[in-house]
Amino acid sequence: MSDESTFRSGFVTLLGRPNAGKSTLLNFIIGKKVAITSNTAQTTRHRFRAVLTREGFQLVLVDTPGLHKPHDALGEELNASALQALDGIDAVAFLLDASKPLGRGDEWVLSHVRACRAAKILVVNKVDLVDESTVSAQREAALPLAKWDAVCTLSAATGEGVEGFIDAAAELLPEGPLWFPADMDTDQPEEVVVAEFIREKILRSFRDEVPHAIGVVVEDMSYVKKSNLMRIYAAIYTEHESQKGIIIGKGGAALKRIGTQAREDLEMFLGSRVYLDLRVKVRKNWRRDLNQIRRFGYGEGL
Ligand SMILES: Nc1nc2c(ncn2[C@@H]2O[C@H](COP(=O)(O)OP(=O)(O)OP(=O)(O)O)[C@@H](O)[C@H]2O)c(=O)[nH]1
Ligand SMILES: [Mg+2]
Repeated sequence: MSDESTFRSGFVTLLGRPNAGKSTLLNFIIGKKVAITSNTAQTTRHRFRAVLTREGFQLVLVDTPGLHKPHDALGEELNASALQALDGIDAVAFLLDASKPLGRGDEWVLSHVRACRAAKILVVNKVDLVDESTVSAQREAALPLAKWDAVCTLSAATGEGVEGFIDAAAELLPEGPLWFPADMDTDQPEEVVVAEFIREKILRSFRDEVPHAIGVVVEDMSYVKKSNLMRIYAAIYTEHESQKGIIIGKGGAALKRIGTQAREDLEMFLGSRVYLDLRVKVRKNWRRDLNQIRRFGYGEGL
């Protein structure tokens, strides 16, 4: 068989510290927002797949929660979920933030990268934030820390260098079939994407502990074909009454703003009009309760 007729396909896991830009890169590659992003650490709570199908290859990207030092059962679940995403893959892409010195957190992630049998790609991200010499210093610092099969420098925000990453990842894929339909973009259930989009608006609206203490669940979703309307009923869980008050805001203003922002994203994602009903509830210290974490579906995936 000639090279041209060989179809390549496989799985590439994005791994890195929180905030390295894994989900931003995944969205850019898929060309559609399927993953939530924010500058709050531990934004991603679900491991999931996103699919890029082009002539000659199908690249299945696996987004993972950022690896970090866990402070509670939730953190442990998220780390375990990210590490499970190294099983049976074809390549792991280690994302490094060019704008932050390579630190202990990165070295810990790198120890898992080294232990992984898959091909390895070094991705120095956020090159738009720093000058060229900082990018090459970061690259040089990471080069000896694993046996890299490919090295890419890029900006997941502007897209600079992203095609180079796609080419490098596609080259490392084995010959294989279409694992997923060519028009599929993500394997996340719709309810999960909806809940995550709502959580993203909260992450982006509040500081300190509030974003971390939030869990979002879609309780009901139904489509009214006649008016092309999706009716969504979702619950936002906080750990304490005081956090509930913050989320609702004065006269309900904060909750209303979250709803408006989430609706815009949801209408784009679902391709329909959206009616969104948000309720805020308290579930005391849920981040320490494994059963509750699992009820939210956090950490699970694939
Ligand atoms: N300027 C710039 N910002 C970026 C780039 N990539 C990501 N960001 C920003 O960095 C922050 C973190 O990005 P995410 O994609 O959420 O990071 P993540 O690695 O998925 O984080 P976790 O899900 O918490 O592990 C967001 O505010 C992004 O907009 C980049 O290339 N340049
Ligand atoms: Mg993420």
